[in-house]
Amino acid sequence: MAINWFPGHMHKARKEIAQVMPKVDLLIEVVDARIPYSSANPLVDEWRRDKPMLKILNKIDLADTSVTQNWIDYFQRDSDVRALTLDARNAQQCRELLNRGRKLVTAPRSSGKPITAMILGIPNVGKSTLINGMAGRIIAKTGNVPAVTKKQQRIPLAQDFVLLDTPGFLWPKLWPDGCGYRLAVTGAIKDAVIDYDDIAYFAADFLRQHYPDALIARYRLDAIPDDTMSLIEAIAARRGCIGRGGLIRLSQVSELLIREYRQGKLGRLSLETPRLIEAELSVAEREKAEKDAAKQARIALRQQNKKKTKRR
Ligand SMILES: Nc1nc2c(ncn2[C@@H]2O[C@H](COP(=O)(O)OP(=O)(O)O)[C@@H](O)[C@H]2O)c(=O)[nH]1
Ligand SMILES: [Mg+2]
Repeated sequence: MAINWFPGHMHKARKEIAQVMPKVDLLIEVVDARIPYSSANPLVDEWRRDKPMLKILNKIDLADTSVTQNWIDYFQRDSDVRALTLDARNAQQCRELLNRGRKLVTAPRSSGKPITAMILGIPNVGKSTLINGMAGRIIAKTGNVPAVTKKQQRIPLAQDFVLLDTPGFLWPKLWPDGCGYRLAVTGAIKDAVIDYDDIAYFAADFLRQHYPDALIARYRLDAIPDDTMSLIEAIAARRGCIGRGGLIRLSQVSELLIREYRQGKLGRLSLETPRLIEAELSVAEREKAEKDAAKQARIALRQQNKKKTKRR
């Protein structure tokens, strides 16, 4: 899936974060609880090494409770990571994270020096909402603010606690391919660059296999269709997304499905599990290894041919 991720901003953010990292005592990574893997930044582990981290699975009100528990267990296999769920619109819950953070930071600091925490997360994941909740006042603008590079901010949250807001723009995982789709379905990717028909098909296919009952209930279907296109047609018929001659209006039904998923109208539905990600990774790694091997073989062949021509 082709997505424009503003590489200029990416490089700048990457450099700035690496520079301040030595001063950071605690990382607070905010991910979308519906896609905790896809919405994470691929460089966080490289930056973090063994610094303590609070991994915040936000928008918990939209995610599947049992899948979320699987993710918490998965992340907490690393003893420096504490994974927690959050609805960042609840300021009290946000404020409580300060204590969770204090408990995690065990490395000695010079007396009187506040804990420096850095908050990381892709656009629209709920960072500003969380910052405002932790601070107990409006500091950061929330909602659909475009992802532009801003100066790194230092926000005092308590006498012993300072928060660094990430400079610029953080990107999510875009490999394997499913990650890009899931990010688009949740609304993490600007609508202007996505193809609704394409991502709605992806969503319908996933939901048909993993949450058929939610689809049956929401769209009053008699049964779950065997193939995804029939499902989309059935939803279109239920919702009057039908044009002249009885043809379905594909873009209308696609937008409807995506909108209703994002609003939680189909229920609390997660889009990935640790198992699914592991399976996708192993397929993608095998494909990559095959491609690399084929390339090596071509290079070797070319060198042999060169040698032969020289000898002649
Ligand atoms: N349903 C739900 N929406 C949330 C939650 N946290 C944030 N939001 C919404 O997500 C949108 C983006 O939040 P914002 O804080 O601006 O994200 P940022 O780009 O990471 O700073 C806003 O409309 C928030 O109200 C949450 O826990 N649940
Ligand atoms: Mg923000």
